[in-house]
Amino acid sequence: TSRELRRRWDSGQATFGAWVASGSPHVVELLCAAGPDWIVLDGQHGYADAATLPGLLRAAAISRTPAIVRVASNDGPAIGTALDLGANGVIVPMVDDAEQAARAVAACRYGPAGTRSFGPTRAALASPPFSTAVGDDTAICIVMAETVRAVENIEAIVAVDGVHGVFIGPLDLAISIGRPPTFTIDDPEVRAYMLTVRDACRAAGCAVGTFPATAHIPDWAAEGFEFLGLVADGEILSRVPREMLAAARGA
Ligand code: 3PY
Ligand code: MG
Repeated sequence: TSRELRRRWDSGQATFGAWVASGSPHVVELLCAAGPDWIVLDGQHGYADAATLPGLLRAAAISRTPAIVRVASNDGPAIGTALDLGANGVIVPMVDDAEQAARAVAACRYGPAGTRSFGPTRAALASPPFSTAVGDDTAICIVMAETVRAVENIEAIVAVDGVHGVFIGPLDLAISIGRPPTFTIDDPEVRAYMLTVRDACRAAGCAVGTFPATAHIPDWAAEGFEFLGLVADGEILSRVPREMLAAARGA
């Protein structure tokens, strides 16, 4: 499934995914039943960790939905653990330069090229039979560009062999230039930075993604973004009951 997802990105196809902050396998199972192209289990701003990941990853596996873990930081052992527990790949936040990107890639690969330690606890259950070569070949490494520094260094970042994708964090990117965080991405400067990242990704043959406000998803797909966050558990679970209560109470 990692290979299939990368093949779709390579062909320039837009893919749409769900973002899960809760540590609930039930929520993952429900969201995956809708048929997203991938799911992100968030360990940076959510509850995905070594204790919750096995259940979350099993829930995604029921529908064979590729599951990518956003780790809390560019931490080699944490990246290795997410992959060992069966993640198809990782999203590494706050990657600002090529050296940090190389560190993230190394964490996804075994030696001598990489730094991953061997112990594919759940990853070994997948087919084809697990080996260091299979592990190296199937672990998707996505780095986040979400600061002005990252945008300034983007050509060097995407030139790092093994960076499969760049995910732009619109909230942190806006903050980095002194704007309030918003998924609406209506600030021309933020938008220009995002298109700079997209162009660098395109030139390097690397996928680019972001999480825009729902109404703007078609715009970013038309701009050539290949992985777009479409839905987040927290947003649905807070918005929908609020709307239902307002309707029920005749507000
Ligand atoms: C950001 O916008 O900074 C994010 O990390 C979005 O997920
Ligand atoms: Mg962010």
